[in-house]
Amino acid sequence: MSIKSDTYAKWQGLAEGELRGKSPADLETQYGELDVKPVYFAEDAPQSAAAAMPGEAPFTRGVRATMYANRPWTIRQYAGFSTATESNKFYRQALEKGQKGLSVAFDLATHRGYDSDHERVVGDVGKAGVAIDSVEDMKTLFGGIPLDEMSVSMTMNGAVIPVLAMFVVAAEEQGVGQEKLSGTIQNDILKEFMVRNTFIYPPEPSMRIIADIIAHTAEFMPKFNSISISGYHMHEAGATAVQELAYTLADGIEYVRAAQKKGLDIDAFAGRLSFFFGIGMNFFTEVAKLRAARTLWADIMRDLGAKNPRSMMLRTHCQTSGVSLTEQDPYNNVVRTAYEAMASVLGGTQSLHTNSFDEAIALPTEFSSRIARNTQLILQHETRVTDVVDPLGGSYYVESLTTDMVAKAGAVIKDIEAQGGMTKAVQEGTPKLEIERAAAIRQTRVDKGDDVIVGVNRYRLDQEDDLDILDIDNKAVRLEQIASINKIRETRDPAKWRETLDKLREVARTGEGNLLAAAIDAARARATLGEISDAMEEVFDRHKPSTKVISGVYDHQYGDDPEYKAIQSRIADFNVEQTRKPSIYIGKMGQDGHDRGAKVIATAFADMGFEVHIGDLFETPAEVADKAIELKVDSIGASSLAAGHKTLIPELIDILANKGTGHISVFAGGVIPEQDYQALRDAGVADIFGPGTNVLDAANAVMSRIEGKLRN
Ligand code: 3CP
Repeated sequence: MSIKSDTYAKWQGLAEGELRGKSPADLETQYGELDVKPVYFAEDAPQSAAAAMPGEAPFTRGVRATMYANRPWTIRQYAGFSTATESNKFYRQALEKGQKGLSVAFDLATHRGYDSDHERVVGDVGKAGVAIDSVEDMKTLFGGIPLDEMSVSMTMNGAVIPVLAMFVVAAEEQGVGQEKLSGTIQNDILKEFMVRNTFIYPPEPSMRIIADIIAHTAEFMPKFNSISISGYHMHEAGATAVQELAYTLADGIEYVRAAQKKGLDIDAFAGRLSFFFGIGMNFFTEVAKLRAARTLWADIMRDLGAKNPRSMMLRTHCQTSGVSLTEQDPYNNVVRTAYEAMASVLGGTQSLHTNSFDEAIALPTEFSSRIARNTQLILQHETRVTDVVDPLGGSYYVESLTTDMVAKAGAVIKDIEAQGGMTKAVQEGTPKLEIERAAAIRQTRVDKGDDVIVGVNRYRLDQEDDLDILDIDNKAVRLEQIASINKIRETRDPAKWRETLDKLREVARTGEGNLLAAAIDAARARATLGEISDAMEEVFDRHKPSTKVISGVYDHQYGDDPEYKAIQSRIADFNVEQTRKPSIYIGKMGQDGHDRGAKVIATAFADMGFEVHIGDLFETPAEVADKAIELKVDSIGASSLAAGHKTLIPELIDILANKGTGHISVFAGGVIPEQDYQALRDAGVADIFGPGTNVLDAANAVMSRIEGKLRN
């Protein structure tokens, strides 16, 4: 809350003496929706802050009375790559070295419900996570890890039913009943439709899946958190702190309602709802965001009918921000992550993942993972921040930010509710567009140097050092996975397999029974992940997203900036000479749904004057080539953030060449390690735009190429 009182006026008087030519108002700033003053006083903090008690609703100061003084947060590093055997080795080592809980990253084929032998996932298997096709893979993943002792979090949303079913069966075959399992399944589909895009089915059946999982876990898996309602991906997609907070809690309301609609009593399941936020570089805002989240959630749950204080607790996992990491001067990322980790902890998180410094470029290596883990161990053991509960409680600034965020996010939630709730808003696509607008604004601020990023738009190195990165031989992983799928298909009992999948289909069709329970039987009968997923798809269908792009943000932010005007008139000249606009097709190939970069480029290029066509998500190289040829574009921008670039982009260029359309220039953008640049150039890529590329520079490079091609 921004109170301009007599005390503030007195301070302004003092400040004026120090400010030559500037006014104190020039020191005021804005973080998205939040107005921030250069100084705060007692009157800025609410009266109630003085007596607020940790461990008591509304839990502003923390969900536990003793917080870390009694038990520190869980060090839970998100990891997984290649095969189950490799990932298992990695987990066991990490646990030996001080990690306390597991957090499994699955590859994109698994996320989207495809077995590793499916034609659409050739570039994705084992890349950005571990490939899981069957119970056998799941058993290997947790070999030697007692599942009755270790809490396991699994980031899975689309293929949540087969993955959770296989986890239950793997534990069962380890001798651990489901009632003993502790952990968390992400199971948050609304944010997938909004930003992350690893959905499979349309929104309605997807919401049913969530309700079925909540119902099953409430009855049979009392120690398991049924959902991790996630703002992280909104944060990563460019949401402001207020948007992240509001949309996440609004999603939470929908999930509670979906479970209530199934007839469940709120207090029977609410204690096992959990949350997940991203923590970025705006230190105090991030601390306040977690405090505000708890405060708002307690009220929301009371309004929804919760009686048990545990149901009102917002318990959360946090992850330091991936988008705050830079490819340039990457050791700076160690410092960034440490600050973000500190903010998470001062905000009172229950569990934390700290990113590795090389994650802007590739999967972490053993070395970078060690530094990331040690960042948390040092926080826990050396800084003494664990000794005192909510140490920033009572800070005028943090308390004021907290109340301000409660008010601003509360208003957004109220608005969404008044319009019919988050499922409807997501279907209409409004929150997604709002986030994309915020992301585009942020990008212009970075491009213009208004927001400084050390090593990127200021203090840039003349020469970047080489970095060792982890590379996965995706072809070998895929062949290994296919061999084991074939073995399972040969050795399982076909009658049992068919019967359990038929039953699952029936549960899906009739709405009678529980999808997870039926899938557990199918997993026992060795149905694969793709088969379980397909059985439901036959009834539910596969969701086809539509792609909308906002416009005007670049024009608005840049105004009369000379560099911006220069590229606009370059494009206008082209238009006059060629009697058409230069054109680009922005394509996303494979199962990589991270489309923030693609959207920013589409918006910016369109504002500058390009004719922009943005493709659907999840296209194959052949589909992108066909569309680009049909649209007669000059260029294709292939955006890759999930490591499929080495397989998919050369394939696209080959197809274009074979069709006699090699004149279409292909550009690559996204998370692409420098080490791969040469291979891509050799394959025919015109230019590569890594993280931190100035969008105006990219547009100029694309124009030069297009103009060059027309001259030759
Ligand atoms: C905790 N406990 C305490 C105290 N603190 N008891 C007494 N005094 C205390 N001070 C108890 C808790 O009540 C609990 O027991 C137990 O100790 C464990 O504590 P916890 O706080 O529940 O911690 P944890 O088990 O780690 O669970 C944390 C949450 C869980 C609740 C947040 O959902 C979780 O682990 N989430 C992780 C999600 C995750 O890894 N996501 C990765 C996304 P009881 O349970 O008996 O109460 S990675 C995505 C990356 C990007 C992408 O998607 O691509």
